[in-house]
Amino acid sequence: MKPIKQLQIVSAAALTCVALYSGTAAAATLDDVRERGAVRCGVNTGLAGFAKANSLGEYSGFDIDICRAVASALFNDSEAVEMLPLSSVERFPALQQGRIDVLSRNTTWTLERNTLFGEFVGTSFYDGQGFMVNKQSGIRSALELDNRPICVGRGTTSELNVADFFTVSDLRYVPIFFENEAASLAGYIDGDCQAITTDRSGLAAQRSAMNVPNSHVILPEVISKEPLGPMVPPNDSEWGNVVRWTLNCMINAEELGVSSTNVDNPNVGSTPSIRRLLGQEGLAGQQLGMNEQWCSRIIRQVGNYGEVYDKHVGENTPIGLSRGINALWTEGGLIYAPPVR
Ligand SMILES: N[C@@H](CCC(=O)N[C@@H](CS)C(=O)NCC(=O)O)C(=O)O
Repeated sequence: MKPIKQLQIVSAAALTCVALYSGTAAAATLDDVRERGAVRCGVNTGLAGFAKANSLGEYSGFDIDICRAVASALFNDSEAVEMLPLSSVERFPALQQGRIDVLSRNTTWTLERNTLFGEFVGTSFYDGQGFMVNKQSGIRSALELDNRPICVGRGTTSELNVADFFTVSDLRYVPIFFENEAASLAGYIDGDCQAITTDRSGLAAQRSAMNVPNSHVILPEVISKEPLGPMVPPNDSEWGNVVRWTLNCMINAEELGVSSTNVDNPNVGSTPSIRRLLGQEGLAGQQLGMNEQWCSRIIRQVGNYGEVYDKHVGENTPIGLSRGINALWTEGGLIYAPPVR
């Protein structure tokens, strides 16, 4: 009797393991999202140009549009999104706990995050870390920050890079740590520190929201690589592909000259690449588990990469960022998407 009982226990445990294992392997975010009828996006709590809510609580910005683009591709409705504002510390637990389907929140692609928390589907914005100071301080280079208090937000790559910078530059490092970047900014405004450090796009966004933006200077040094991009939960390549090709659609559309203003022009599909992008040829939609119009919907409702960039953070916005290294590869930048074919 005894051995049989043991065997039964072992088999039950083995079955549970198989069930658990297959549960992980077959994570079906796409099915869940379809059933819910909305994409749940983890976004910044408030960063001008990238993710900012209006008085009605409606979010807009560069990172928000990437999330809306996923909803357009799937539901032909850029409004089919649920935004969950997350601080830098909260973002990865939210992804791990399955509370969001996409993290679209100025998040740097690093090895540690990739191995511990989820997949990065691409780079949507190439950034680097910098410093901002008050113009009146007279500081014009990061090398003048020796022994001066610096405001740093916890839970960010900024926290690690800035320490490296002071070590390598042989400067005395006086960090003032804050639980998140919002608190760090408040500290800088209150004069707790002589400089604030984060991604340079973040500094430009923070400066744009100051009472007198012109009285703050972003110093010229770029002290790190910050490839920012959307993240998805691990072990779900089907869902990863939906988000990855959403971004690639926007980039390819800009490269091919397809925009929200001409996507419905009957003459736009003048080359095979454009016809494949817009679902007039090939099976890209079917291969992704989506409607063949997936990419035309994105471009019609949200726009191509360049349109989204210019609208939210470009030179004619208060953030005022030139394309720089975020220009297309055909224009000397780093923005490059694999082909739809
Ligand atoms: N790209 C960096 C920094 C991201 C980050 O959190 N930046 C700041 C400002 S650019 C921010 O979003 N702060 C808001 C908060 O901490 O809630 C990272 O992934 O760690």
